[in-house]
Amino acid sequence: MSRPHPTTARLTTLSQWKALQQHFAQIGQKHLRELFAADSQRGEQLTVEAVGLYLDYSKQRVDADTLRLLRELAQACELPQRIEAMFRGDKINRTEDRAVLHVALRAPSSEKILVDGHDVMPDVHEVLDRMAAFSERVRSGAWLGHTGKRIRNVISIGIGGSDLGPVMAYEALRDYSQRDMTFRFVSNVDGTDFAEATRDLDAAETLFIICSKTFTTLETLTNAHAARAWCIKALGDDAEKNGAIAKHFVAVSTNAEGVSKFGIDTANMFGFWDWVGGRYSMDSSIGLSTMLAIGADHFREMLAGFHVMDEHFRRTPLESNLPVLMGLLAVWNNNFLDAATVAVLPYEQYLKRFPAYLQQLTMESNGKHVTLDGIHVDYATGPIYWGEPGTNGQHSFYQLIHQGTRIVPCDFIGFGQTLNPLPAQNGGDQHDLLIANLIAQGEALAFGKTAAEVRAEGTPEVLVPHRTFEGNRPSTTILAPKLTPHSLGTLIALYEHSVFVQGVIWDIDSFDQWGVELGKQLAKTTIAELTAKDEPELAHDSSTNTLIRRYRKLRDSQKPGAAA
Ligand code: G6Q
Repeated sequence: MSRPHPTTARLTTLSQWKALQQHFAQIGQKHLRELFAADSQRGEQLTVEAVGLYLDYSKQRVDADTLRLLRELAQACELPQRIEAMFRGDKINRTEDRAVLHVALRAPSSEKILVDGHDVMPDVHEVLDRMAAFSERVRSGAWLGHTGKRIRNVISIGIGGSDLGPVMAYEALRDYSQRDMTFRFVSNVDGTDFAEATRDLDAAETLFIICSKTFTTLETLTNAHAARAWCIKALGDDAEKNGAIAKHFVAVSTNAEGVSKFGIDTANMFGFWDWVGGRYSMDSSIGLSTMLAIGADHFREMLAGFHVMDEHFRRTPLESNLPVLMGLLAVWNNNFLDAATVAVLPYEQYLKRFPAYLQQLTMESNGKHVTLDGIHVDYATGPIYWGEPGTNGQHSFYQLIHQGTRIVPCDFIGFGQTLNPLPAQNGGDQHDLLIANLIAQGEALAFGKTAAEVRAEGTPEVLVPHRTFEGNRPSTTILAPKLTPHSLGTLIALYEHSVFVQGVIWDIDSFDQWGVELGKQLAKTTIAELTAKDEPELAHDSSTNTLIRRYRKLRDSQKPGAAA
């Protein structure tokens, strides 16, 4: 449907937006202490439980009116229609003219999902079945390396969306992984990444998965070449001709031609499709390392976890729809409370890479400055996401969250059961200590400690301002029974769809990433200038020119014959 080309962004002109501004003028003045005091049921009412997740948003600076007004805004932005358009396979990634169908990657084979009239579900399940058969062969030791040894090490080479999901999922599901195998991930073009990942491994026992949707990415192809050279060095100069490389390399890509040009047999290639965005691809064959680690059954459980959240998102009314709620609260904090960042704080060591994964998901998706129609926005879009697993962050940056001058909304994530019970000195389990901290942090952030309370403890007057906590710092708490492949899938899909909701409100394309292009382009020129034998003519700004000269000098100062 074509719409007339506007000249100003529409969002802030909507009456629903203005109603929220007026509402903020009142509720923005209220402290969470007042909101809780006014409603003794708040901590039970401002919660939603669905698909195995319990979400408590009562410590957000909202009331029932805020939520109603946010939902009205969502309706004005046609959120329900946009959700349906995504699931239907419409080309909602407008700037790349693509459908956005990561939801198809985890849908059952009984569903029919059409892209340009073609049902993609048989393709999805054909690849999943091939991945499962391959994983089984490697995990059972049936797939042997060139010298007849079984594969003990898997190194996944990829970057961005072809790396962050698999790394996060491997770490998150380590407890479910085949422990006699080693899994490593190489992404950075810094040779140290590759060198450290391979230094103690035997090439005869190592399988490389080269993950690249386009199979043109500089970092990945550079590391793939390094991997091939490393194998040839160990397996012999004729490793390519005698088929050795074929036993140690598989590819995951949409580009069969590129894969075959690199020298990987396309029989050992696992495909996916242009309707899967890089940062939404961990459920596709990009997740092959995850399947090798945890096995096909666990991988399918993870997909089922994603799928229950997809169904919930698609079919649940806005008021009890978890991703809608999360997304609208994020808009509220970003655009009305003016919070520029969000801290994601998993109280679960296995989720240590979850914040890094979310950084790409959220910031590459919603770090946009123009609307779908190319109009410069006059409101803030995607906030900065960051975080660390609890309790480590408490001993570093939480100071700023509690007493700094900026509002940092926090997402606390915790589980009822630990995968590693460990008795603590106090008779309980270390897990109780962990979760006590999660709960206490949310309480401290919301309610703080008044000067009167500090004084009542006998604190010297001079220290009272330092020991006072203003409170009123918003947070959401997400609890699930246990970290499993299923609950991990549900949690990730919650964030994926929340990102989509935010993008719909901000009227941006959450599925393109043009912002990564300029630096890549300029690097091509710079590489030539750094590697030219003689110092080239430089036509950049004076800073860039000087940095190029300085780097060449620093690098070459160690070369034989360089001036002392
Ligand atoms: C993600 C981005 C980006 C991409 C990498 C790797 O949404 O598109 O992070 O995943 O640039 O791209 P390839 O998989 O094509 O190597």
